[in-house]
Amino acid sequence: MQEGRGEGVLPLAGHLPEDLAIGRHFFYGHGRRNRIPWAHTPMSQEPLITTIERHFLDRRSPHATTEFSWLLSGITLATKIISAQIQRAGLIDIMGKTGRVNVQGEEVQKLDEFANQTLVRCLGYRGNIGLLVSEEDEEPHFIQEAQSGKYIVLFDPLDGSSNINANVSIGTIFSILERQTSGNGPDVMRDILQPGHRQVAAGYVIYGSSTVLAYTAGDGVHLFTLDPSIGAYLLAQENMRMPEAGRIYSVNEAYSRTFPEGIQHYLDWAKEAGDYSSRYIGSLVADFHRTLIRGGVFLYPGTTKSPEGKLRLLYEANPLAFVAEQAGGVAVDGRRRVLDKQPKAMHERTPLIIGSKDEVRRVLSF
Ligand code: AHM
Ligand code: MG
Repeated sequence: MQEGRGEGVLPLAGHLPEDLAIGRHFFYGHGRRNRIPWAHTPMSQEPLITTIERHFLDRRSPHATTEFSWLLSGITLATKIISAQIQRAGLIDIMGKTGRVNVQGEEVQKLDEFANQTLVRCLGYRGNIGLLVSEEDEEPHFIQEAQSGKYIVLFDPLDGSSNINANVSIGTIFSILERQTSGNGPDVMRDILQPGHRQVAAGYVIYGSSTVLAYTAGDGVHLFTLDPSIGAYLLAQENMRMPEAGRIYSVNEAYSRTFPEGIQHYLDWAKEAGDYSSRYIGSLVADFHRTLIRGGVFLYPGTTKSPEGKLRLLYEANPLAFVAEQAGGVAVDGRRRVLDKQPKAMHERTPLIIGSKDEVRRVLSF
C-alpha cells in the first residue's frame, strides 16, 4: 500500500506524476509536515492537476511527440500573453483602431495587431514550423524550409475583434497542417491550400469571463482553463461531446432577407415552432463554444451581397469544423462537408452551418 493512503498524507514526490508534484508544491508545500487532518478520503491515483502539455503527451495520438508538444506550447504561450493584455486593455493604450485596413478590407484594431505579432513571435522560433499563415496578413510568413519546418500553423489571431471595446468575449482560432511537399516557391501554396480533413490539430482560445482553450488532435476534444495564478492551462474536461440536438439558433438575423431561401424557411419554421431560443454574440468563437456546450446551430450563410458569406475557410471554418466533428457535431457550407472543401485561395470565405447533428440536418432539410 502506498505510504500515507487513507491518512490524508500525500504519497512521496519521487513516485508521483510531475503534475501532482507541481500541485503538491503549490497547494501543500514539501515534506511529511503535509498531513492534512481533514483529508480522510482515499488518495486518488489521478494527478491533482493536468497541464495541457502533459495531457497532450499522455494521449498517445500519432502527433503526440515532444516536438509537436513544443509547437503547441508556442500557441499556449502566445495566448497567455494575449489574454493578459486583453485583461489590461482598458488600462493601457491598446483599445481602438490602428487606422489600417487589413487584407480582408476590415479595420485593424490595435489588439488585432498585437495578437498577430505575438503569435508570429512565439511560433516563429519553435524550430519545427515552416510556415505561419495569418488572417491578418496578405502573405504567409516563411519561417524555414520544409525539411526542418514540417508544420504549418494557420490562425485568426483575434476573432470577434470588433467586440473588443464592448467587453464581449473574443478569441484566437488555430489550425495545424503538415507540409506535403519539400520545396518552396509555388509548392508552398499547395501546402497551405489543403482540405480541412488533413488538419493534424486545431482549436481555439476564448478570452471571456475566464480564458479557456479547446483543442483536438483527432482523438476527441479537450477543454482547458487558464489558471492565471500559476500561468498554466489546466484540464477542465476531456472528450467533450456536443449535444446531438438543441433548440437554439445563432445567426445575424438582420441579414435574413438576403439569405438563401432554405435558410429563411428554416428560420421561419423555428419561430413558428415556438420553443427555440435565438442567441448571437457576434464573436464566432464564443457562439461556437456555446453551441458545443449547449447544442443548437450556428449559421453564417451567404448573402445576396456576399454569396460566400463572411467567415474564412482556413482560419475559422476548418478548425471549428474539425473540433465540431470530433465532438460529434456537423459542419457544412450548405451543400457539402466543410472539411472536404478544396481551398483555392488563402483568404477564401465560406458559408458555415455548424452545430448539433440533428439541428444541422434540419436546416439542410428546408
Ligand atoms: P473577425 O475575424 O474579423 O473578427 O470577423 C469574424 C466575425 C466572427 O467572429 C463573427 O461570427 C462575425 O464576424 C460577425 O459578423 P457580423 O457582424 O456580420 O454578424
Ligand atoms: Mg474571425
